[in-house]
Amino acid sequence: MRHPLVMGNWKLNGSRHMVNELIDGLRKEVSSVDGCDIAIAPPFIYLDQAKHQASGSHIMLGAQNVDINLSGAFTGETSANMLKDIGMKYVIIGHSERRTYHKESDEVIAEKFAVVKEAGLIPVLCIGETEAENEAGQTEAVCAKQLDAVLKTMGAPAFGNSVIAYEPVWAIGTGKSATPAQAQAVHKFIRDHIAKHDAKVAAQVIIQYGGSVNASNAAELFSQPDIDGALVGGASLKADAFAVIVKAAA
Ligand code: G2H
Repeated sequence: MRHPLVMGNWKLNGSRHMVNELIDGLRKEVSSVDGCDIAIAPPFIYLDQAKHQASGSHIMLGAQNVDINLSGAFTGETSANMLKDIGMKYVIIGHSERRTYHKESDEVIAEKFAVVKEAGLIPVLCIGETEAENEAGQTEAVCAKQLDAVLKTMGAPAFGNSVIAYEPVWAIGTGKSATPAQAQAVHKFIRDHIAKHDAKVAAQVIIQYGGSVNASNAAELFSQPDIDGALVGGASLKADAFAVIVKAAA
């Protein structure tokens, strides 16, 4: 039985005040939830503060990115070991905004997956097709290629105790979510693709949906058999909306 994960990706949003307010609000809203893992990923600079603010609750913390290097002359970067050191549990990697704006390749993302696993953290690997790829019928091929970059270097066991977030790029921040049936079809494809390598790992891996998830569409998405929670952007910036999504998954 898979335990869903609802994770808030704050992206480039937040302040010291917002960290305290939002986490306090969330703590109250989700204190009795136990059927769903809950995590938030504020910007790096607020992670330590957020960790303290969430202390004693079951809200876990994650980072939005990581460097492939562990130490040395890499100005501006943050290592997986540093994230582990301050109590992070998850690291989002391969988000489409990093693939697009920071030109991250499948190969670099596979290296990030490896350093995250090596540090004992849980990678949340984002995959998904653009609108043009979707319209060209390439959704499965794109997802397979993005998964294969990790499968090729680390093998299917790497997906044990890992998370995949299927985020169709055309649904991100657009208010235009995939329908539950559309998302379920791709989630099943992803699970079947991993099952070709390792059926047991495929049955266990958490596959979140991401892309304009909100308080109104979450429950129907989560009713699908292969959708194990969500990676939530905009709707994670309000405690009440995020709590409705968490409760829908629990
Ligand atoms: C997709 C998602 C969070 P939003 O990027 O990863 O953002 O829910 O705002 O579409």
